[in-house]
Amino acid sequence: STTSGPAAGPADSPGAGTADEAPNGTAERGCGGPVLSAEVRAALDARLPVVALESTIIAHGLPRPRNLAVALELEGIVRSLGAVPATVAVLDGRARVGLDGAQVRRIAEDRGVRKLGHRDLAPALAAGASGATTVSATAFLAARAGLRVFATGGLGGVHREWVHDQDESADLRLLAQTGITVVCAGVKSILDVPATLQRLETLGVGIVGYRTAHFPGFYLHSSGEPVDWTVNSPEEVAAVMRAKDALGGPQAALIVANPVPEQEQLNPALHDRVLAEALGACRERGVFGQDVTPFLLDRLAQRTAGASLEANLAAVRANVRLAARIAVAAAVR
Ligand code: PSU
Ligand code: MN
Repeated sequence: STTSGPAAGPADSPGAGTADEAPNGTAERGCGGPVLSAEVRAALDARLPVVALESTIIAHGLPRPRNLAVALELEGIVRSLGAVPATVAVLDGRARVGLDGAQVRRIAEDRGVRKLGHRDLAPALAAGASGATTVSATAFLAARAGLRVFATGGLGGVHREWVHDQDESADLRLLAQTGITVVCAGVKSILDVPATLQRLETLGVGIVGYRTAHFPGFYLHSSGEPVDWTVNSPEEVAAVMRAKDALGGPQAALIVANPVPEQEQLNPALHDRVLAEALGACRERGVFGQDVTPFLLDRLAQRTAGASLEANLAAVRANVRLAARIAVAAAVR
């Protein structure tokens, strides 16, 4: 056979994580994999649908105290659709897939919570630090735990000033190497969307538009860019996932690009005007690295009197709903 071997499975070594409630916490150490909550572990063992949720949007993408309510609301949406939510974060040097209420509260309220991309995980674990995980770190930990579906707002990507600063989110490279399905409203509109789409093509990351022939624009229903493939139901997404598993070969993510409903999008003219101003402020103040994205999101929320925040939330809610339905459809066998 040419298809055997440990890399041929559908997910990245499911069950790599350890269970939460081992005596003396022994199972939590030594393995290196993420710690699964008891609920997530039980769901995976029973092959029930589980949806990974990202925590950077909670800690650094949304204003307090609304962020806590949103984090809990998103978990509730997943549950109401018959799936188990697994918010991902690092707490006191432990990578966790599935948080309890007190842990979600810490991510939302504790100002010492850092922003952790994939490359930050090892230093954070070694230092006993706590941090919220970006798309790159969340996708990695979720796949390690055996999860198949992940929801966020908008992915990171190639920034508009790339020729000057080479700022390209680590989300892209990680998604090129991780076989997870990520539901998002495209990439953040603060980015260079065409350049990001080019990078995703080069990296071999699949994209399907959900009931659209256009790539979404995060705060906006459409970025104006076309997508090559359109799917119209969670079952169709699950069929793409199965076909991808059957193909085997190198693992890359599948992006399900789910536009914010047109009636909930940010006014496009307002978006363009305020974004130009925010990009100028970012440049003037010399904001760089991990601070760029939170700075721009916050600036847009301020300068649109919260309208961008509402559009962001509408997108995230819709993505979490769709991710739960996809997880349910993919769990049917
Ligand atoms: N989606 C949102 N809000 C966010 C993010 C996504 O609606 O704040 C976060 C994700 O964690 C994503 C990160 O990985 O922004 C990208 O940050 P950077 O550009 O620094 O890689
Ligand atoms: Mn960056």
